Amino acid sequence: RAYKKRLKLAEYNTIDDAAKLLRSKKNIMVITGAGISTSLGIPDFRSQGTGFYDKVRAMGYEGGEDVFQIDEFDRDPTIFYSLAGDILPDLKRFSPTHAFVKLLQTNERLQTNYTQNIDNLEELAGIDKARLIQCHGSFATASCRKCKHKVLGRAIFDDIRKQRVAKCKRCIQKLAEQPPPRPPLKKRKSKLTLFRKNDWEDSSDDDESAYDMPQPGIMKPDITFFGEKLPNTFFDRFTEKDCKRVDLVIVIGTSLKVAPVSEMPNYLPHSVPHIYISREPIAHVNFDIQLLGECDHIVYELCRRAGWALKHEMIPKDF
Ligand code: CNA
Repeated sequence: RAYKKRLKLAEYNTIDDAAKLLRSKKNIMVITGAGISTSLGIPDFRSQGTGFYDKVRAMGYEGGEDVFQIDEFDRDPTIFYSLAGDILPDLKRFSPTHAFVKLLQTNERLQTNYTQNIDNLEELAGIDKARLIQCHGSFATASCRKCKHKVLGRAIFDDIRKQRVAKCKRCIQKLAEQPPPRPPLKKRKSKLTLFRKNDWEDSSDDDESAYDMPQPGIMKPDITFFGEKLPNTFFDRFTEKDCKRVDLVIVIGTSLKVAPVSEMPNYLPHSVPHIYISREPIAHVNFDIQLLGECDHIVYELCRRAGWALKHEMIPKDF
């Protein structure tokens, strides 16, 4: 049976096979990553030279992933705020690959788009919320780390662009309504410390550092950091619904390095054909067809061969 299965899978090799699958399958799962937005000028993470991680390293930080570690953020949010402007979405346009996913939806073939992207451009492209799982959250909203107050993401975009840590307005308001905390009684200085240099410098009466002033919480975009849980909708939809229904999976513009999304293709039944579209081949996941190059060009060509017109302002008229 295993041999038969392999023979069956060997049926799919070429871009024409992929186009045929597009035409014949009705419940397509599309898994997308940062590569589908690079043509809009938003860098991905891991591309050599142009990726966000290389930039972070060039600025002297050890590893790009540290910027998105939740413990690091809580310890020192300035690192995230000084770098996040680079991946903040433009929000006014989406790529031809986003348009391709939308076309699958229009043609009633899209089962679900699982996106790892946080730029929220799927919404702009018109992908139904009911067919979209934002596996790693998005910049669409932001929440206070202290009181959980949620706001629209754009409320903190200005802070991100100006590399300024965004503080929670609700916390600030609450603190303003509270009576100021009473400073603790001054400690008598021991003879030993009487003549330390700092004692002369810090002798002012209203020194705030003498006691802990309550601080407002820090706002964090609702993107999933390393160390945070993925939304429940991700697991529920994948295991309860999609695993049983999907008849084709197309993975686009992702290095598939981040679990659990990286494990999704292997979790699907072998009978479901797997297509991979990206610049570089990958070896750690088995795909029936790998189409390598610029994803915007590849999806255009796939549609052409499937007999569908993919329209987008970035596709030249005479392409
Ligand atoms: P990644 O690890 O940086 O991989 C991107 C992949 O896409 C690489 O294999 C590239 O070769 C490939 N690629 C880049 N540009 C193109 C292109 N034009 N055509 C075809 N292939 C291309 O990014 P992943 O998405 O795999 O990693 C998951 C992270 C990235 C998620 O947690 C995201 O939140 C995060 N991210 C998202 C964005 C965004 O929302 N636009 C930007 C940067 C990072």
